[in-house]
Amino acid sequence: MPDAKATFYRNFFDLRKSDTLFQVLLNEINWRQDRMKLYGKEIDLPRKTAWYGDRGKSYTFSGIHLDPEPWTPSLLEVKQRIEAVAEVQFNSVLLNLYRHGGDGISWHTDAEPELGDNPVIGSVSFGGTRRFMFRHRQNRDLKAEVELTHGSFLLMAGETQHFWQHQVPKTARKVEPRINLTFRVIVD
Ligand SMILES: O=C(O)CCC(=O)C(=O)O
Repeated sequence: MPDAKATFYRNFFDLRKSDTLFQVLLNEINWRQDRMKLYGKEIDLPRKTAWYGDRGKSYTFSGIHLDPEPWTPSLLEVKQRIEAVAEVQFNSVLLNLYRHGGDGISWHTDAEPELGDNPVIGSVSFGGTRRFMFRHRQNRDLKAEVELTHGSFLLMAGETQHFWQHQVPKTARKVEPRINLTFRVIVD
């Protein structure tokens, strides 16, 4: 992918660890159902979300303001594992729970001002496999995609968020529930 720095690690967490982390996160995370405005109408986001992190690291996306919940032991375990590879210290994580194929996230970049100039995003997935698609913002013919599998880790850095949008499309196929964690660095 030109203008991007993205690395994919398929079995970053082994199967047993991934199964455990999926169950623990499903049960212990304080999942919320946020709402967004679409064509002037308020609707549920097509997924559940949660925001955890260091004290004071708040985040706003799609007009939704989130104050962080304190780190849990399992979140800290995942964070420490990926930090060894990413070579940054993450201070927050946005979690998404896709309950079925009707849940997804549409085209966007992770480019909120609180993420700084060249955000490093550490994306970890547990549960059902979903398609993660990229499209170039200037040249719409440039596309890429990767299957985010159980226990995988996708690291995005450099100018990726300037040049590439991403999405997890809804699907009519039967898919297992999936949890995605995007670790972030909120700058002051
Ligand atoms: O679920 C995913 O893999 C992507 C999540 C995402 O794009 C986001 O939270 O900004």
